[in-house]
Amino acid sequence: RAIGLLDSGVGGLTVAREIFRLMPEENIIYYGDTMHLPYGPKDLNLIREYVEEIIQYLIKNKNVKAVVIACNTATSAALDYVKNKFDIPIFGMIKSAAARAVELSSDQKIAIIGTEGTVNSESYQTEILKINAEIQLFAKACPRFVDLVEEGKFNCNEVRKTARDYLSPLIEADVDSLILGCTHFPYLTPVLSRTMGENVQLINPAHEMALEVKNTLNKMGLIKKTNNNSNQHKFIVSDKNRISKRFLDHGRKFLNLKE
Ligand code: DGN
Repeated sequence: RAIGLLDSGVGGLTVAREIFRLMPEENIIYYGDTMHLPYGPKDLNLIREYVEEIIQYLIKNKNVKAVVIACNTATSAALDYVKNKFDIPIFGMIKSAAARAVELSSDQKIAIIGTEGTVNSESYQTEILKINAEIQLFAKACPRFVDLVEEGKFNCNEVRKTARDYLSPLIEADVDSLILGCTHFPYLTPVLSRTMGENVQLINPAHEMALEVKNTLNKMGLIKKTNNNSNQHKFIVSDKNRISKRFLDHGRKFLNLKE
């Protein structure tokens, strides 16, 4: 049985990549809800409905053994709601990354970037302050990054200028860490890290998420034991016309997929 992943578009592929790295023997079924892209500015109740429907589909039609909500906005909107509704493990993006950020922060000044939905839900802020109420937090919604990534633009003048505009208040605040609180953002890592400067560490929540998935599935005896090199990953999108050719080319390279 495969692990199901879902995102509004292609962002969750950055999470898929971490899962491939850590659990190369596993198969994934990726669901990109391109019909409803972007999730970022939408009402969280509506996103919760989309997420519930996709999880139902992945369980009923694809018999997945676990679901990873590979989208911070969808995690903020729906994880608590769906977690206990299904009898397979459901993972979200935020909690483990928040804990890791607190652990790694040197000056207790952490910045979070994400969609409007994630930033306004304060899901990262709440998790971080639960662990350490002294941490100073700075959050910035960067919705334009999602469009740029979906257009396959990862490192051009437009991306660099957008990054400078969005990130300058965080640089001025002298933060020590930056949480990439949107699964689209790791594609922009080279630009983001150059813009923030070498003293700021970037945290990709997908690393922590993949570790959590591996540990939990291991404990539950749900890990695939053998790797016969015959992985069969599947990629589904809810609207085929809303996925750019340019992205597909980049995405394949990013994931090291042949086709
Ligand atoms: N990739 C999604 C996230 O992590 O929040 C959001 C993308 C979007 O739909 N705007």
